[in-house]
Amino acid sequence: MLVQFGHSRIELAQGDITSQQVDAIVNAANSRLAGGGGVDGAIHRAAGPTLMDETRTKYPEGCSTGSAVATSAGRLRAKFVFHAVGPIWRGGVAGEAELLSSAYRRCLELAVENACPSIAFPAISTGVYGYPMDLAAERSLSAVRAFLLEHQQPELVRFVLFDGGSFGAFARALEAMAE
Ligand code: AR6
Repeated sequence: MLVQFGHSRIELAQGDITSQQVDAIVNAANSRLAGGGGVDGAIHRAAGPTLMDETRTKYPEGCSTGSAVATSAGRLRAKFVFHAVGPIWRGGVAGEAELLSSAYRRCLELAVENACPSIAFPAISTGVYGYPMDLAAERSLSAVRAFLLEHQQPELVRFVLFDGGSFGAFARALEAMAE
């Protein structure tokens, strides 16, 4: 599924983010940048140990929730990995929505700063961090759409959803947005 917003487009795909051929792949990291399961584990395994070495050296303090930092991408078919830290879901009363938007925005800023025309996102915070999928889909897509309409770049933002349930949630939210 593909929707054009100004000069840019949002695409939805189902699969494994580590096999994407884009300029930047976004990792759903934790604030210590310590590695973990889910997308984080898959990205570190596919990229190889240089990814953790570089992350530790460049960002010993980690990264705050709602923000993101950039490294190179090791063996992945991308130039960069942007390590984004989404919020842990606490019932929706702890500023989760704004923190989720700002994690996406920071990654898109990093894409522009690093001259990346294409970027792939997982559904940040919807795994271990427990953000409800439908709410995350709506929030994530509207944060990206707002950025694209304002900045007209990057050219391509692809959400790579791991299973049918998350793909369906994002497809419904994107369809509603395109109407
Ligand atoms: N490709 C695309 N999506 C994936 C993949 C993959 N290879 N693997 C899982 N997903 P999560 P979070 C989906 O838990 O909720 C880690 O331990 C998954 O189905 O990876 O932001 C970190 O170190 C879900 O929809 O990230 C942190 O401690 C989505 O990606 C913590 O988890 C995000 O799930 C971050 O939790």
